[in-house]
Amino acid sequence: MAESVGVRLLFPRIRRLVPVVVTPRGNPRGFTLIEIMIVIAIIGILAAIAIPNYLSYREKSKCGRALLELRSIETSLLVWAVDTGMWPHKRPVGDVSGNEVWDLNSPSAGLVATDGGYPGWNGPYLANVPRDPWGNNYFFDNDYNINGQNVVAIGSFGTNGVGPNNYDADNIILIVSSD
Ligand SMILES: [Ca+2]
Ligand SMILES: [Ca+2]
Ligand SMILES: [Ca+2]
Repeated sequence: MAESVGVRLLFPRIRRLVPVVVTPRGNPRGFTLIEIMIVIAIIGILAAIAIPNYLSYREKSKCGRALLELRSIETSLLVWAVDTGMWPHKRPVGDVSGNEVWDLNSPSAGLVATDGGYPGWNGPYLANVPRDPWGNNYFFDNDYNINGQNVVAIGSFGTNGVGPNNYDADNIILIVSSD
């Protein structure tokens, strides 16, 4: 009991804040400092395990969503390439000299609307190109660099949102092939 009085004197405010357990004999007994510290330590350990898992789960599910959306964009792109013989940079399929397209919703990109520059256009091929899960545009890049090799790709700048023409590891890329 001496220890309990001591705790009460040293930490009167804590003593008031912690719940009071009434023992079967009817004596109110607060948690000791050690008990509180153990509980806080357990909560800390659980949080340290759960929070990174939750964050990585959230990022993984965002990456999955981006890939699904890119596949749907690719499907429309391939139908459109058959109709027009072109990619969104107004160059014939197979010609890799055109510029990147950073906004696939724009009429000049030809996917949801046309500016008249695509003979054979029979769209729209998509009602709307969504933003990626991080709020940025999906893009078309005719010379996306993967390990020193250029490929025709559509993609998202990924978690860090850094672009354009920044070929970093978190980008989510779908290589588009006309084969
Ligand atoms: Ca380029
Ligand atoms: Ca490029
Ligand atoms: Ca990135």
